[in-house]
Amino acid sequence: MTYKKHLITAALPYVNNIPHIGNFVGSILPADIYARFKRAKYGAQNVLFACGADAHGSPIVIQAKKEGVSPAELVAKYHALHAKIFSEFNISFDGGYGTTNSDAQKKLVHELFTALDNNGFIEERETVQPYSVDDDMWLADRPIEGTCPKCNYECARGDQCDKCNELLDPADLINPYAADSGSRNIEMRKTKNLFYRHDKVKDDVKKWVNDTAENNWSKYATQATKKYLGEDVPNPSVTRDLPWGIPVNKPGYENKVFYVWFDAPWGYISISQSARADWADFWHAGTDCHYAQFLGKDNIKFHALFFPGQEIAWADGNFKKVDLLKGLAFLNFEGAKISKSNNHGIFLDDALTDAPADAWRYALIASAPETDDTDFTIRRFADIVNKDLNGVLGNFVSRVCKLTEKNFGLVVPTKEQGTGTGDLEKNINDKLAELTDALEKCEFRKSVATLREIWGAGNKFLDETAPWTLIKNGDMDAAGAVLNECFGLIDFYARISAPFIPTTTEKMQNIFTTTNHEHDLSWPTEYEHRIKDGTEFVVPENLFVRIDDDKTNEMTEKYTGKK
Ligand code: B3M
Ligand code: ZN
Repeated sequence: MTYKKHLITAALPYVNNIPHIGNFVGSILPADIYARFKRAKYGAQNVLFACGADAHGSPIVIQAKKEGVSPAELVAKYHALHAKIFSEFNISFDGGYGTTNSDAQKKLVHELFTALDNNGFIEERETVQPYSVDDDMWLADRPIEGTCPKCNYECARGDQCDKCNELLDPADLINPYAADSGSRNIEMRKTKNLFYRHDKVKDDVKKWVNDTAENNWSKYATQATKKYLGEDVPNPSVTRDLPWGIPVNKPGYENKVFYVWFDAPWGYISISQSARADWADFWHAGTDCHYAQFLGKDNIKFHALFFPGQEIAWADGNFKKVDLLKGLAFLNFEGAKISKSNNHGIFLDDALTDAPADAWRYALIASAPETDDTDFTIRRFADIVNKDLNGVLGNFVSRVCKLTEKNFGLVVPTKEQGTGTGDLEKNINDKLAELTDALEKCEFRKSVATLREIWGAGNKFLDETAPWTLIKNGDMDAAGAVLNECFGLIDFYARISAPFIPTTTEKMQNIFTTTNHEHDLSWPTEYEHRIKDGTEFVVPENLFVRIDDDKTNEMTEKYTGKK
């Protein structure tokens, strides 16, 4: 089934820290590759890629306290930092890097709440909530930690256990303590909170998941969701005793805010509203639009159950539900979990001092944790850069340009009529179909492997036709025809590599200096040789720099902390 419009969202990172390579490859990077592919295939105006800061919730409150600033100041600081980092990695958000800290978001969440309340999906309950007597504060979700009732991990947070990923309620924790002060002087005090009646849409959600997920979502996301569907999911509370967030638009709740998970997913919509005047063409149910979501495995429950459940509950909102949910597992580094406090792992503000964005983009997506947690190492990074990028793609471009310059000057030689290319074209077309299919299905590792094979076909063609031997034997016409074909390949490679390595692609296109050369990067349906005879070119600098053993060791040491 083909669609006219394509909506893409990546999980909104909390703006309380510097993202690391695991965060990056877990949602934003694959979403960007997918968005670039879709723009090339369906036209940029038909694609909306929305993402931005998750500006609310206890993670922000906790970090602001640590840095001695207000939550608003913290959000402003990290939002700017994230925006800068993602732009350095060439992430192509439509309308820039958005935020949930906006009037549009507040308005939308208030409308959502009113609609759900009117439709009978909100329930007020008196509950007991942990209160830290020494700190004189309520401990909503993250500010409280304790032992997980499910797996006995001793440092589970009040909202979720990091070990078994179970969603928790602060009252579930065994031996709770205040995360910040460590105080165990905790009283359970009575307070009122509002709850979202997920039980009322549970069956609708189940039916929708069964109809949608099976053949469309990634296997990983489908499995995780089915597991949740089989469990008794309690109705989540949607209000919190926190000093920062979207105020609750109901009398009696003046001192509370909406729970961040009642707020953040709706950020996809409010960020789209701010990004594009035509946002409704993407977001309204019934439009000819395909919606793909990218997120880490710890976020699947909110995206697969509660967000669509609320969309169903707010029937008049008429919002589109996700068609393809790409849930990714975690990326570890050198055998351990990435951790700022352990100084272990690669953080995005630092990575570009060691290698350019395209090298990271390509090596990370080639290592995407699509089916399970995956270990990334500097050795692996160096191998991928040296073998694939430098050895296969970079080498091909360099060989073609240098050999041509030496023997024909800086113009693309003429292709003799009737010169055959053997199986080259058919091979490439077969692989192109595979690459396109893998990208449509968001099978990223497969797409990278196929792309590399297509690059490799160029080197194989060059080796088999051996234009240097033809030149030696004085057969300049035949040699010129081979090199002419290779220039066609360089241009074609730029087109199909653009979603993965956009800066390098530009360098490849800039090899051709004749102004009438077509620079358009539309996605090809078949191999197309667009370079005309006599096109002028320049020999580019090496596209990639090899990472030698010394550099590999230096980087390994730099990024590996105490485990
Ligand atoms: N901010 C989770 C996180 O950054 C959360 C995702 C929201 S997606 C709507 O880990
Ligand atoms: Zn647990």
